[in-house]
Amino acid sequence: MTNSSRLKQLLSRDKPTLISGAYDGLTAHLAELAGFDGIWASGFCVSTSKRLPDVGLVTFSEQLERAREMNSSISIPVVADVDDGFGDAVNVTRTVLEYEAAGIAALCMEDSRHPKRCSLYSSLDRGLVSEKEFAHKIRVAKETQRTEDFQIIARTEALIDGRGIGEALDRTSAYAEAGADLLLVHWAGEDAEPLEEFSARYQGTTPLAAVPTTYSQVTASRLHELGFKLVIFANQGLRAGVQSMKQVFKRMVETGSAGSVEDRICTLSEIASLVNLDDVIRLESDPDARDGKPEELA
Ligand code: SPV
Ligand code: MG
Repeated sequence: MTNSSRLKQLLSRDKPTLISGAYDGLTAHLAELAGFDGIWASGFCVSTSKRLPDVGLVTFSEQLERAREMNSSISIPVVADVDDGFGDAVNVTRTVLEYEAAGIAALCMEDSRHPKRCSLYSSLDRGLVSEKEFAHKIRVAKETQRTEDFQIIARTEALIDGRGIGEALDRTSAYAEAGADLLLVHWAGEDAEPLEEFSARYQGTTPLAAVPTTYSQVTASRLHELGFKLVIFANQGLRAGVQSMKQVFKRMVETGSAGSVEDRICTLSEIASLVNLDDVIRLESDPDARDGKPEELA
């Protein structure tokens, strides 16, 4: 079964599909071990891990490489955040082909103007492409994909850009008509109320997706009741890592002793298990692996 078929199957259940933001093979695997259904290859997290702001500075190949690394480190499906698709409809064709060929289950593309500005940076000057232009990009993405179950998530930034629920409804309806498999209605306020209102007025049948980062008090089951079948916990893992590393680094600088943080860090045997060291040991102990002497050069 392909990753995209697996994701499709997860989304057909009568419960929310929970995916976690990650930015490399290790973080993706930690989320998998915790029991998430899938991974969100987050542009925000990848950018931050390079110590760059999420404003379109990380290139297409860098993002693809990270998504590939995550995908090959885990067995749950990866949904890749591809920002604005890395350009116009022409760029979108290559984005779809390369991510699909890399075994990614789904892409999420947003109606931001290129180069995008992260939705969580409220003070930046952002803009959206027209509904017509973005619907065209979605149509092109759907026409480009080669496998049946590969999914395209159309994300609208209408609420982020202060354009109101009416425009979010119009845009999502146009994107659904263009063939989007899911609709992500992004929102970055503290209260989930606009999504409650969106859901009450939404007449479509295309399933919805949400990213409850700032309105974090809402539960995944409440979002599911509102029609949000895919719930993305986009960056909490990254933020947990930052918090924990800051504390541990500071303590070691203060005490001059690595011993002072032993109770706050995982063991080395846990690290060995995360990278499947046992497999290497087993291969090395195979009597056929080496005959004891390096071969003589002729
Ligand atoms: C990401 O995680 O990169 C996202 C979600 O796109 S947000 O940062 O809220 O825009
Ligand atoms: Mg993003």
